[in-house]
Amino acid sequence: MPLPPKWSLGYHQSRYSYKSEKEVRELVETFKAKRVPLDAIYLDIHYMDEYRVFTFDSNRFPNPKKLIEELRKDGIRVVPIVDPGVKAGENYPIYREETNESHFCKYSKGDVYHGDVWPGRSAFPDFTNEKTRRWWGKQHKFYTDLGIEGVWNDMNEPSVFNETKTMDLAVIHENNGQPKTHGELHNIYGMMMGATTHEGLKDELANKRPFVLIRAGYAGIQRYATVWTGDNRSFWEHLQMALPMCMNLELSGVAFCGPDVGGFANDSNGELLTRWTQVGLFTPYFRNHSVLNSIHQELWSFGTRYEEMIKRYIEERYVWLPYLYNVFKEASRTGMPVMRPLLLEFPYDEQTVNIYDQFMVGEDVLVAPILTPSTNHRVVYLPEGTWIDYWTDQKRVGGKYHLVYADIDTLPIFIKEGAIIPLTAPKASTNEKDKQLFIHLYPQANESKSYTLYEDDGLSLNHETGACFECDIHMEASADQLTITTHEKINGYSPDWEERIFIIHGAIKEENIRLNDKMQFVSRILIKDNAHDS
Ligand code: NBV
Repeated sequence: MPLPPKWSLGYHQSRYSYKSEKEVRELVETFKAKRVPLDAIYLDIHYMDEYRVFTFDSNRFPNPKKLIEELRKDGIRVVPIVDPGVKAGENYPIYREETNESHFCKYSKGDVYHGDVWPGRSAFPDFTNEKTRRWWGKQHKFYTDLGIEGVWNDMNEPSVFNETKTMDLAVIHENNGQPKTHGELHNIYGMMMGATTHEGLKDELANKRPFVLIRAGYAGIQRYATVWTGDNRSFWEHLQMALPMCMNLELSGVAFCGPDVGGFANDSNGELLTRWTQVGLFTPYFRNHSVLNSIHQELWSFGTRYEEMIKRYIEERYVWLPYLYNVFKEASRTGMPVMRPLLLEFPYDEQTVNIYDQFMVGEDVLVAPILTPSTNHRVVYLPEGTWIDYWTDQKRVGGKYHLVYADIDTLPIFIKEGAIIPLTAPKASTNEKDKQLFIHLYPQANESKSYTLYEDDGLSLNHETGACFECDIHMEASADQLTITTHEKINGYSPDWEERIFIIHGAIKEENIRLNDKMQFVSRILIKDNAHDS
């Protein structure tokens, strides 16, 4: 997958639907007043004029450009939904037959296939055709001219309101001169829509990275879009299922995926949303979304006690972004998952084969969330090695099961001894610069570790031609000495950090630390020695 824009890794808020400019502005004001970080707001189907894609309803959204520009100044982006169904009717330019008929899916006799979706009777673009992909892609100028950089593709299986729930299998796709039936090409239809949206946005956005969120795909979809797991429900069982669903997607190449946090259908509640947001901190994609007529699911919906805890975990997402971005960089270069089943990191440990309620983020962080109500303990399997509790620095011996206490405000996170973990301070959105970078070192006696810290502008495609910052960090520990070596490489991009603080977790005296920092990368060293073993 391409490296995504950094803003797409922030916290996103959605709802079916925020129906008017007024509602969107109130939502943003509440986020700002409560100082909750936010990077994107989604516009579900009600923003459109009678569900016509590439339009805004002028009563409910009188000035989308101004709205989008103003939100952007607050670091918040707007992501509108775009479905494949094009409302039939001659007064709608996207549909108008004399010009666009050639782009829609047809029966063998040449008549356009129509199916019912949100706008009523609709035609469907034939994304198997290069010329149609170019045509549909170009339509995205409508959004990019308004300042939009991301689009949400839904219903792209394609989903149709009929008995079979999809397009007539007898429909013929032109497929660039090699016609095939929908029966044959159904499984790639959704992915080709994603490819079209991605390419269309990329062309219009000049040098900016596009973002596409998608529901239907096929092997390879990660090249074009981020996949969310569709219409789950606000059930504990669906929170539990989200972990194996995402890990399976990850193993299938889709490194940027995530569930609707809080659950889409049915009513959520404070405890479920808290536990789900804790998981969301580490799912590659992090969006709270809920269905029409369900109880509102924004973090303040269930009282201040839950609100405060949920806010802390949204803030924590921003704390972890430097580490996460580095894991995303690895995923974009090699295809390695961001959210990994334990078996991927510990393939020779038989205990890990069946674990689906814990996961790794990159190679050094193990997460074991609480996934059941009224629960404040759980069993956690820690593979071989020593593991350090992220919150308390308590050390635990691996190769066995532990009973871990985790009250409602705690997500159990364990760091593998020997790790180097770059973190930052919480902020309002990814738009804000990181002033401080905290590089946490967890030295392991008589072992060494190398880590390459990667950073780029997070927005442009300049990194594709090498514009980035890299710093090799090497730590070597003996029983009572620690040697740290840094080696910086600035290739056309230098990061904003004013301070780079090394935090050493462990019982080591300052005079026993040797720093070999030729470029003065490190501004300060702190020792955090409150470790107790168990
Ligand atoms: O566009 C409405 C919904 C959307 O909110 C949801 O995320 C999609 O998965 N969409 C499905 C259409 C049908 C919802 C019942």
